[in-house]
Amino acid sequence: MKTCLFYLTCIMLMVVSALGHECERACVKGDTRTCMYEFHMQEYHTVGRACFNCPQNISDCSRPECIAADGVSRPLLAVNRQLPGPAIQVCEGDRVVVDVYNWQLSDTATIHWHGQHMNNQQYNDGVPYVTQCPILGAFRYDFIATNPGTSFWHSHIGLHRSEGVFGAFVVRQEEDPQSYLYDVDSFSDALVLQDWTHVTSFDKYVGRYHSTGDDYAEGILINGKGVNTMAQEGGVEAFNVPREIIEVTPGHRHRLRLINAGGLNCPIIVSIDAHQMTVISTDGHDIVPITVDSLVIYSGERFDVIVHANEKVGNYWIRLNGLVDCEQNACYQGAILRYSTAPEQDPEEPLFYNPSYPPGIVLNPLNSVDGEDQLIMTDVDALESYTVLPDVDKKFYLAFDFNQINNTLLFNPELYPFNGVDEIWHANTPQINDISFAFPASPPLSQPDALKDFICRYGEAPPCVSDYCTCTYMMEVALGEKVEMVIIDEGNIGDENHPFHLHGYSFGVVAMGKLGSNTSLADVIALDEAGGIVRKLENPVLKDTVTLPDGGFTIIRFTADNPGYWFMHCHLNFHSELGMSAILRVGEQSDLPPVPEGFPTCGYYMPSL
Ligand SMILES: *[C@@H]1O[C@H](CO)[C@@H](O)[C@H](O)[C@H]1NC(C)=O
Ligand SMILES: *[C@@H]1O[C@H](CO)[C@@H](O)[C@H](O)[C@H]1NC(C)=O
Ligand SMILES: *[C@@H]1O[C@H](CO)[C@@H](O)[C@H](O)[C@H]1NC(C)=O
Ligand SMILES: [Cu+2]
Repeated sequence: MKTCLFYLTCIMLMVVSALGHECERACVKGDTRTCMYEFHMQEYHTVGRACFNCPQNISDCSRPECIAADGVSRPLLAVNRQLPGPAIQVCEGDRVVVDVYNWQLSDTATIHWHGQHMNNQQYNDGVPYVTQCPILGAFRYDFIATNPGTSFWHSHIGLHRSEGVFGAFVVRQEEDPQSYLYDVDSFSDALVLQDWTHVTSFDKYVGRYHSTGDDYAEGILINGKGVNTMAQEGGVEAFNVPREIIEVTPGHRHRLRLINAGGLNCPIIVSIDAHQMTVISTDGHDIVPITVDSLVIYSGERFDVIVHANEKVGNYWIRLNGLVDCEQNACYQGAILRYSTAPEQDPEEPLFYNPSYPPGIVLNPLNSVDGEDQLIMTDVDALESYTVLPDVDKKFYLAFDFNQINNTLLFNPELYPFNGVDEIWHANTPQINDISFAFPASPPLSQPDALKDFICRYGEAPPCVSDYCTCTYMMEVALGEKVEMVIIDEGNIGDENHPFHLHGYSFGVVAMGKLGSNTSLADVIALDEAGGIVRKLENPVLKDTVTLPDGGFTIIRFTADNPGYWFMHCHLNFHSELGMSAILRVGEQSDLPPVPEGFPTCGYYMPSL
């Protein structure tokens, strides 16, 4: 019955979205397709020529190729002149072919398919200098969508994700074990959330690290839309630009797919007025459903929720409130949950910034592990029951933190060392185990014989210049080994957190804890050895992105059954680009598929004199 309803809905939607991609369809057995896309990457501008009289004429803001964003005019980088870029919505097993054309004036690109594990198709993972060379002209990604659920794609170079190069990537299944819980799974219900700034991320980054600027967000967008919430404070006129509207059918249960594609540290509290959300999946993995009043989504994470449109017909706010670096400018946003028979108007409830959790249960709270009415990732159960074996073959301890050092990318120890400049010029260096990751000159995956000078392995002493240590930091495991990572956020500076992301895998989240406002590896190891850390070995949730609480730890486990060079990093753009990253090498070159013929190469050209 329910399945029938779902298909009917899909058929209806297919008719409605006649202009949608031919691969947007209900998934049926035996119908596997090749889904072709073209991505044109270009420097672009919000509220540009394509917008005609937007925002004076609000319907002009919805014209094709018009990116209104929050009405603030600024440059950005766009794929096909859209923000977010085109959504890819396919069925499990489809072949996805994306031709990426780099039309930028002077920059490169790569596209990473966050959530797809690329087992046996490693050359498509899209990490520059790790799995491929940066794209100069054009590059064809060609892979099978093997991981069902809600994912997204984004450029993995520099600050491109913050600049707008991302989009939804949804893989549906013929039979979804949770389909009995919802009636509608619409192609338009992928909600891509992002923090946003009113200057380019290049300005933000250079201002933060080479001048006295900050790295605070200036707004939140949902599917590229929202209003300028800083306008009142700044005394400027807030332009009337369209908000995102999610239409629901009275009585129906709708599946919404939340994605945080943000670049800054802006964990977002999501809640819907008068409606609870039943969370059924995270990062593409089904969980035992839990009904909550709000949830926090960190950069790189996804949550699929069901909203039951069983309240009074009307308009309700979908509220987004930003934390950490979204607090200084009180970043929030509202989208509208509109019952299909309701009048086309804004909800009547006031909309304002509120960084505290709404009453009731909150899932995935920030830097809190045992609060009342708070559920953390280790309180969540995987839907399919399984057990993590009690012992592991390899164990890594990874300490994430900011360090006050003479990072030579930012300071010159002889001319203006860290301790030789006024505090306003200080910039802390995000590191893992006191090491700043540096990209190799050529991708080890496709050019295994290239220069390996910069590699330093876990456990070996890294090369350092005084207090600054930098290298291509690599952890190595044999194919099939059972791995545990004890990842901590020492939290010595500030009250932040880091969303940790691992490519090529999903991991079981077996423990999460907080020792105080700061901690150290030694403290966590001592606590563990004293039996103070209990691991959840029954049905831990599977994820590919997870928060590290400030002054605390997250412990993950997985079986290293996917050979390759897998990037693992903080998912915050500035942190990752400044070196809060590493590579997990699994297996040997002989475990990998051969390098595709004609695969582009790159590297240093340094002939001897
Ligand atoms: C506003 O723009 C729409 C098309 O985007 C157009 O049809 C309409 O005439 C415009 N209204 C005014 C008052 O110019
Ligand atoms: C940086 O370099 C200066 C000059 O060599 C040195 O005095 C200082 O201790 C170093 N570290 C910091 C954090 O400034
Ligand atoms: C936490 O920070 C305080 C103050 O900076 C310091 O004294 C203490 O040693 C730190 N604790 C740990 C466990 O690092
Ligand atoms: Cu970080």
